[in-house]
Amino acid sequence: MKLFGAPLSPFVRKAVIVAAEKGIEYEYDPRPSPLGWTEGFEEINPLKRIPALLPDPSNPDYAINDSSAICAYFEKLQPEPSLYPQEAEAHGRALWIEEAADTDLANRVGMGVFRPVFFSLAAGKPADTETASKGFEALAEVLLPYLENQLGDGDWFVGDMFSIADIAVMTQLMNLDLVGFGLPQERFPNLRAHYERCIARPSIAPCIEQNNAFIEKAGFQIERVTG
Ligand SMILES: N[C@@H](CCC(=O)N[C@@H](CS)C(=O)NCC(=O)O)C(=O)O
Repeated sequence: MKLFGAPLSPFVRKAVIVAAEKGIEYEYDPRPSPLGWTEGFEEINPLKRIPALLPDPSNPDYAINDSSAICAYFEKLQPEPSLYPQEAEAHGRALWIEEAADTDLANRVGMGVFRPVFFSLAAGKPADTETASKGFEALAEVLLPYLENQLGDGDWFVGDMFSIADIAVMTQLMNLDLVGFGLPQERFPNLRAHYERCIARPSIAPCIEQNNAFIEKAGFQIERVTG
């Protein structure tokens, strides 16, 4: 089995964390990225998005693409520990939070905050902190308060179980943190505590180390703006 996609992609990270939680092993090709696709990548994923997964690397026609599809596949492949609630309503809630994280949260974090900083630095320009700050405020007005309330004072988004909902949200929030926009404790205490609870997990800590090492190696100076 081979997983494709740059480690700073929150969607790749989602698949990596689910695999780590379940002890699933795979080969990893970190090269395909929106900053540069590897030759022939579109034969694996015609949508040209990461992550992509080949259950059998010798058969590039038979891919499973999209983080949600890959994570659901991993759940069937290795059911324990389960990352999807069994009970119907809880299952639906977990999928809803995953969907909100993968769509609106991803778009606002990625386009609004991460790219103005990271893609500017990658292009050899100064970080566009002004655009990123506006992006962060837009996020902090509606979506982060919604997630803060949904979490309430619980440890996890759905019941008392660490699930795909927690992974989907935290993998996006990690890209805020990486470009200097941590969650302000006074505005989002529940989400901040949730984020810290997540990153302390053995399945997640290595991702953070790898991502920080990547940024350090690139020599990017990232200013801490919030949190
Ligand atoms: N719904 C997809 C979204 C994947 C996605 O958008 N990945 C980004 C990287 S973070 C990408 O490949 N973007 C392609 C581009 O910007 O050209 C998933 O869950 O895997």
